[in-house]
Amino acid sequence: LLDIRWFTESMEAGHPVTVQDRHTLQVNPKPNIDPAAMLMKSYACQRRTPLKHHNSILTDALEILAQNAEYNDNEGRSVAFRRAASVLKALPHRVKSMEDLRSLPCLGDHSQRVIKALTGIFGVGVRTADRWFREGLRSPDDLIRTGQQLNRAQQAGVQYYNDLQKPVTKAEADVISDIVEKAVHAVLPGAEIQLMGGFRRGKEVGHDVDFLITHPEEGKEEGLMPKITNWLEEQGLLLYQKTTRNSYLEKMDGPARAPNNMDRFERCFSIFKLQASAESCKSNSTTSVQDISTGSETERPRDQHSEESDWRAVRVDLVVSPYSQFAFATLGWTGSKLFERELRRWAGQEKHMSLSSHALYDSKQNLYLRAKTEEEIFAYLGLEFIPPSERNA
Ligand code: DCT
Ligand code: MG
Repeated sequence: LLDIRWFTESMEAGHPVTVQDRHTLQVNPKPNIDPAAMLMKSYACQRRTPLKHHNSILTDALEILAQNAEYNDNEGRSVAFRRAASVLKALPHRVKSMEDLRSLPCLGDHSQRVIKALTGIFGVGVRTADRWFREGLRSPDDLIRTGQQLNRAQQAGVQYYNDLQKPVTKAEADVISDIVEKAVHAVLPGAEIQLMGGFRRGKEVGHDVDFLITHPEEGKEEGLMPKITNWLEEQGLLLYQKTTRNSYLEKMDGPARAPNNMDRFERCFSIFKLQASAESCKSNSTTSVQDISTGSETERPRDQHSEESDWRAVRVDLVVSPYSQFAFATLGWTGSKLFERELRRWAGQEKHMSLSSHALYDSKQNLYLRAKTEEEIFAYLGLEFIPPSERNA
């Protein structure tokens, strides 16, 4: 039988599992101690978390509870569940006596499912989804039927809803990588492009594709994003885009300022129009973007996208970073989200440092620590280097 005490105890002091949670998990405490559990490090950034692990049934359930807590605006509880799931992911063996855990309550509440469907729309947050739910709306179609006021992002979210629900495959991400590379090099030769997010961590599917772009000559990256999006738009490859400017200034954002989870790079939230045939053409790397973009635009207007369509919509995030911040941006944009959060917590609590996707500040020495590689940042933080494939916390 499972001894789950280790996992309650290994959760750091700030986020103990509540009596309620213990009860929810219905685990039978037994006095035998699991040696792997004894070795479990408390911060996610101290341990290796592979993508494929031994406890996904348990962690899926815990992550649903985490999501549930998030919908109820209980961030502390949500993070506690995510941390618990993350610990189980890092465990080198399967947890026994799963039967007890399968019958978890509070997973099937109908309203939660509806809100989940509504928050699943690109551009819609929990609060908006909750308001719509209280107004009696139950699906994306209801929004259109009742003539809800939608902003541009929400319109795109509803219009491409079905596509955006479908996971993006690694093969699709690779095709998009080729397109982005082509676009970036067309407008700024010598720029460097790196696939980020889940795909950099070795995931086979994701909800979007994330890219980080820089140029070895600092300053050349300024104003790059509009050029990229213009180029993509001219090729008919963008269904939606919203660019936010870089607002990071080291002097202004220095240690005195409260840390902000959001970074301030020039960033483009976009929806790409990806030809279905592009994937099968993938092996033929000479396929030009021009080829990919022709056809569908004339055959089928954007707003009549159907299931039989020869293209699909894919969420793509583009981020531009100055070269001097590239290592920090790379570390920040690789994820996972929990891993990032834990890195920042480790930095602050254990090292008196402040880590962001822009910089690492040492509060004891009162100076910024510069780094060219992720390895250097781990070293500053006194952490063993963990490769991207093992940051799936
Ligand atoms: N990130 C961040 N700050 C943000 C947004 C994202 O630090 N404001 C980081 C965390 C993970 C990474 O960027 C990419 O974000 P997502 O695409 O949301 O996560 P993912 O791990 O790539 O997940 P998915 O595979 O579903 O896209
Ligand atoms: Mg992603």
